[in-house]
Amino acid sequence: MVQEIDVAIALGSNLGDSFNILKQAIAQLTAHPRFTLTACSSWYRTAPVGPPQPDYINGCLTAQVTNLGAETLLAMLLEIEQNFGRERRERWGARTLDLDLILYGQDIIDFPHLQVPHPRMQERAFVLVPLAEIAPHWREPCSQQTIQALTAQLPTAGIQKLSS
Ligand code: A4P
Ligand code: MG
Repeated sequence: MVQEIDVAIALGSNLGDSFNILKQAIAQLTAHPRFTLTACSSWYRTAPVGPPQPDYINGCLTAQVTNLGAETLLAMLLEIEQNFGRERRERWGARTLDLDLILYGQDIIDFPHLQVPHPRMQERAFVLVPLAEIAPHWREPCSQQTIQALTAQLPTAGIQKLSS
Protein backbone atom coordinates (compact mmCIF):
# COMPACT_ATOMS: atom_id res chain seq x y z
CA MET A 1 0.00 0.00 0.00
CA VAL A 2 1.29 3.43 -0.89
CA GLN A 3 1.39 5.84 2.04
CA GLU A 4 1.72 9.54 1.19
CA ILE A 5 2.20 12.03 4.01
CA ASP A 6 2.61 15.81 4.01
CA VAL A 7 5.53 16.96 6.14
CA ALA A 8 6.96 20.31 7.24
CA ILE A 9 10.68 20.85 7.83
CA ALA A 10 12.37 23.90 9.34
CA LEU A 11 15.82 24.91 8.13
CA GLY A 12 18.32 27.14 9.90
CA SER A 13 21.96 28.15 9.67
CA ASN A 14 24.14 30.74 11.36
CA LEU A 15 27.68 29.55 10.60
CA GLY A 16 29.49 29.41 7.26
CA ASP A 17 27.98 30.31 3.88
CA SER A 18 24.42 29.93 5.18
CA PHE A 19 22.45 30.61 1.97
CA ASN A 20 24.55 28.19 0.00
CA ILE A 21 24.33 25.51 2.71
CA LEU A 22 20.55 25.86 2.97
CA LYS A 23 20.04 25.66 -0.80
CA GLN A 24 22.29 22.60 -1.06
CA ALA A 25 20.45 20.95 1.83
CA ILE A 26 17.16 21.36 -0.06
CA ALA A 27 18.81 19.88 -3.17
CA GLN A 28 19.98 16.86 -1.15
CA LEU A 29 16.49 16.32 0.27
CA THR A 30 14.79 16.56 -3.12
CA ALA A 31 17.30 14.11 -4.61
CA HIS A 32 15.62 11.41 -2.53
CA PRO A 33 13.12 9.51 -4.69
CA ARG A 34 10.48 9.33 -1.95
CA PHE A 35 10.64 13.05 -1.13
CA THR A 36 8.68 15.51 -3.29
CA LEU A 37 9.06 19.18 -2.43
CA THR A 38 5.70 20.99 -2.43
CA ALA A 39 6.62 24.52 -1.23
CA CYS A 40 9.53 26.60 0.04
CA SER A 41 9.13 29.74 2.16
CA SER A 42 11.15 32.91 1.75
CA TRP A 43 14.36 33.15 3.74
CA TYR A 44 14.34 35.20 6.95
CA ARG A 45 17.13 36.80 8.95
CA THR A 46 16.30 36.10 12.60
CA ALA A 47 17.73 37.20 15.94
CA PRO A 48 19.22 34.22 17.82
CA VAL A 49 17.21 32.50 20.56
CA GLY A 50 19.57 30.98 23.16
CA PRO A 51 23.19 31.86 23.94
CA PRO A 52 24.84 34.85 22.20
CA GLN A 53 25.63 33.90 18.59
CA PRO A 54 25.26 35.31 15.07
CA ASP A 55 21.85 35.94 13.48
CA TYR A 56 20.30 32.96 11.71
CA ILE A 57 18.95 32.47 8.24
CA ASN A 58 15.73 30.48 8.66
CA GLY A 59 13.11 29.08 6.33
CA CYS A 60 10.61 26.23 6.05
CA LEU A 61 9.62 23.77 3.39
CA THR A 62 6.74 21.38 2.90
CA ALA A 63 7.00 18.08 1.07
CA GLN A 64 5.05 14.96 0.33
CA VAL A 65 6.84 11.78 1.35
CA THR A 66 5.94 8.38 -0.04
CA ASN A 67 6.43 5.30 2.12
CA LEU A 68 8.95 7.18 4.24
CA GLY A 69 8.42 6.87 7.99
CA ALA A 70 9.11 9.70 10.40
CA GLU A 71 12.15 7.97 11.89
CA THR A 72 13.67 7.31 8.48
CA LEU A 73 13.03 10.93 7.53
CA LEU A 74 14.70 12.11 10.77
CA ALA A 75 17.73 9.92 9.96
CA MET A 76 17.89 11.58 6.52
CA LEU A 77 17.81 15.04 8.11
CA LEU A 78 20.57 14.17 10.59
CA GLU A 79 22.70 12.70 7.80
CA ILE A 80 22.36 15.86 5.68
CA GLU A 81 23.29 17.98 8.73
CA GLN A 82 26.42 15.87 9.05
CA ASN A 83 27.25 16.41 5.37
CA PHE A 84 27.60 20.10 6.16
CA GLY A 85 29.91 19.56 9.10
CA ARG A 86 27.33 20.09 11.81
CA GLU A 87 28.89 19.79 15.26
CA ARG A 88 26.84 19.63 18.44
CA ARG A 89 28.59 21.64 21.12
CA GLU A 90 26.01 23.38 23.26
CA ARG A 91 22.24 23.29 23.30
CA TRP A 92 20.77 25.94 21.02
CA GLY A 93 24.31 26.92 19.97
CA ALA A 94 25.53 28.11 16.57
CA ARG A 95 25.31 25.63 13.71
CA THR A 96 26.11 25.33 10.00
CA LEU A 97 22.80 23.55 9.44
CA ASP A 98 19.78 22.60 11.52
CA LEU A 99 16.99 20.55 9.96
CA ASP A 100 14.01 19.94 12.23
CA LEU A 101 10.99 17.81 11.47
CA ILE A 102 8.14 20.10 12.48
CA LEU A 103 5.02 18.22 11.31
CA TYR A 104 4.48 14.71 9.94
CA GLY A 105 0.91 14.74 8.66
CA GLN A 106 -1.35 14.90 11.71
CA ASP A 107 0.76 12.37 13.63
CA ILE A 108 1.79 12.92 17.25
CA ILE A 109 5.07 11.11 17.96
CA ASP A 110 6.75 11.01 21.36
CA PHE A 111 9.93 8.95 21.38
CA PRO A 112 13.07 9.95 23.30
CA HIS A 113 14.87 10.67 20.01
CA LEU A 114 11.92 12.09 18.05
CA GLN A 115 9.05 14.33 19.04
CA VAL A 116 6.57 15.56 16.44
CA PRO A 117 5.12 18.15 16.30
CA HIS A 118 8.44 19.73 17.22
CA PRO A 119 7.96 20.50 20.94
CA ARG A 120 9.08 24.13 20.69
CA MET A 121 7.41 25.09 17.41
CA GLN A 122 4.62 27.01 19.11
CA GLU A 123 7.05 29.40 20.78
CA ARG A 124 9.44 29.83 17.82
CA ALA A 125 8.59 32.73 15.51
CA PHE A 126 11.61 31.71 13.38
CA VAL A 127 9.69 28.48 12.61
CA LEU A 128 6.09 29.68 12.51
CA VAL A 129 6.51 32.85 10.44
CA PRO A 130 8.06 31.04 7.44
CA LEU A 131 5.70 28.07 7.86
CA ALA A 132 2.67 30.39 7.90
CA GLU A 133 3.75 31.64 4.49
CA ILE A 134 3.41 28.17 2.90
CA ALA A 135 1.01 26.24 5.18
CA PRO A 136 -1.25 28.74 7.01
CA HIS A 137 -4.24 26.38 7.28
CA TRP A 138 -2.39 23.27 8.50
CA ARG A 139 -3.67 22.39 12.00
CA GLU A 140 -1.02 21.68 14.59
CA PRO A 141 -2.35 18.34 15.85
CA CYS A 142 -1.87 18.87 19.63
CA SER A 143 -3.58 22.26 19.92
CA GLN A 144 -5.74 21.85 16.79
CA GLN A 145 -4.93 25.48 16.01
CA THR A 146 -3.85 26.52 12.54
CA ILE A 147 -0.30 27.64 11.88
CA GLN A 148 -1.72 31.06 11.01
CA ALA A 149 -3.49 31.32 14.38
CA LEU A 150 -0.41 30.15 16.32
CA THR A 151 1.75 32.68 14.48
CA ALA A 152 -0.62 35.52 15.29
CA GLN A 153 -0.07 34.84 19.03
CA LEU A 154 3.71 35.33 18.86
CA PRO A 155 5.84 38.48 18.92
CA THR A 156 7.68 38.65 15.61
CA ALA A 157 10.29 41.30 16.42
CA GLY A 158 13.68 40.17 15.15
CA ILE A 159 12.21 38.23 12.19
CA GLN A 160 13.11 39.97 8.94
CA LYS A 161 11.94 38.65 5.58
CA LEU A 162 14.66 38.72 2.95
CA SER A 163 13.84 39.63 -0.61
CA SER A 164 15.40 36.72 -2.52
N1 A4P B 1 14.86 15.38 17.82
C1 A4P B 1 13.72 15.09 18.49
N2 A4P B 1 12.65 15.50 17.81
C2 A4P B 1 13.12 16.07 16.66
C3 A4P B 1 12.47 16.66 15.55
N3 A4P B 1 11.11 16.77 15.49
N4 A4P B 1 13.25 17.14 14.54
C4 A4P B 1 16.17 15.05 18.32
C5 A4P B 1 14.61 17.06 14.61
N5 A4P B 1 15.29 16.48 15.65
C6 A4P B 1 14.53 16.00 16.66
O1 A4P B 1 18.84 17.96 17.88
C7 A4P B 1 19.05 17.09 18.96
C8 A4P B 1 18.21 15.84 18.76
O2 A4P B 1 16.83 16.20 18.75
C9 A4P B 1 18.39 15.14 17.44
O3 A4P B 1 19.47 14.25 17.44
C10 A4P B 1 17.06 14.36 17.30
O4 A4P B 1 17.20 13.02 17.71
P1 A4P B 1 19.79 19.17 17.66
O5 A4P B 1 19.48 19.70 16.28
O6 A4P B 1 21.18 18.79 17.98
O7 A4P B 1 19.36 20.12 18.82
P2 A4P B 1 19.04 21.62 18.79
O8 A4P B 1 18.46 21.98 17.45
O9 A4P B 1 20.18 22.40 19.32
O10 A4P B 1 17.96 21.59 19.90
P3 A4P B 1 16.48 21.88 19.79
O11 A4P B 1 16.00 21.76 21.19
O12 A4P B 1 15.79 21.13 18.71
O13 A4P B 1 16.58 23.33 19.38
P4 A4P B 1 15.55 24.26 18.76
O14 A4P B 1 14.46 24.49 19.73
O15 A4P B 1 15.22 23.86 17.38
O16 A4P B 1 16.48 25.48 18.76
N6 A4P B 1 17.51 30.97 16.91
C11 A4P B 1 17.14 31.36 15.67
N7 A4P B 1 16.94 32.67 15.41
N8 A4P B 1 16.96 30.45 14.67
C12 A4P B 1 17.12 29.10 14.87
O17 A4P B 1 16.97 28.31 13.93
N9 A4P B 1 17.61 27.35 16.48
C13 A4P B 1 17.84 26.95 17.72
C14 A4P B 1 17.67 25.53 18.03
C15 A4P B 1 18.14 27.90 18.79
N10 A4P B 1 18.01 29.29 18.42
C16 A4P B 1 17.68 29.65 17.17
C17 A4P B 1 17.48 28.66 16.17
MG1 MG C 1 17.70 20.34 15.33
